[in-house]
Amino acid sequence: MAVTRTFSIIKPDATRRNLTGAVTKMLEDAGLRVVASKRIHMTKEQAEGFYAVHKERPFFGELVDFMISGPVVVQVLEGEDAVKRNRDVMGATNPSDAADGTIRKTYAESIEANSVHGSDSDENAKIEIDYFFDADEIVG
Ligand code: RTP
Ligand code: MG
Repeated sequence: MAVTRTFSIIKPDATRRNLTGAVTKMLEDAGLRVVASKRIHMTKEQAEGFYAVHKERPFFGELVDFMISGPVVVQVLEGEDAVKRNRDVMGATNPSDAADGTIRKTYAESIEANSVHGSDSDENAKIEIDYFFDADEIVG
């Protein structure tokens, strides 16, 4: 299996509860390495751009408001089959559907305040990494 990269966000519900370390530990325990990380407070424009694929969905406005409600930690994760590995440890979007031992089952508050984001394909991972990081901020 190839070593690849994915993009992760520790969302405002998790930073608010001081879970940055706990969530990162679950990512690391799943075999992912944090090769870039920064804490930011997204602007509305940044969040709208990031979630542009969801702009026609009924929850878009609320999602953007949630994502700018507090700081987030954006990360680049590296590991074997990183996109799938990360999605597996994140668990289902709705925490009530997420498997035991996943980040969302353990920490998420709701389908919206679900603690983490993870890219859903290698192609989107590259786009999302480039959206938040310059090449020299990533140290593999
Ligand atoms: P993500 O993109 O954050 O990794 O999550 P995902 O693929 O599991 O979920 P997606 O369908 O891409 O939705 C993006 C985020 O929008 C919020 N959401 N709210 N109120 C709702 O019904 C609803 N559905 C989705 C969640 O924060 C979800 O992670
Ligand atoms: Mg998604």
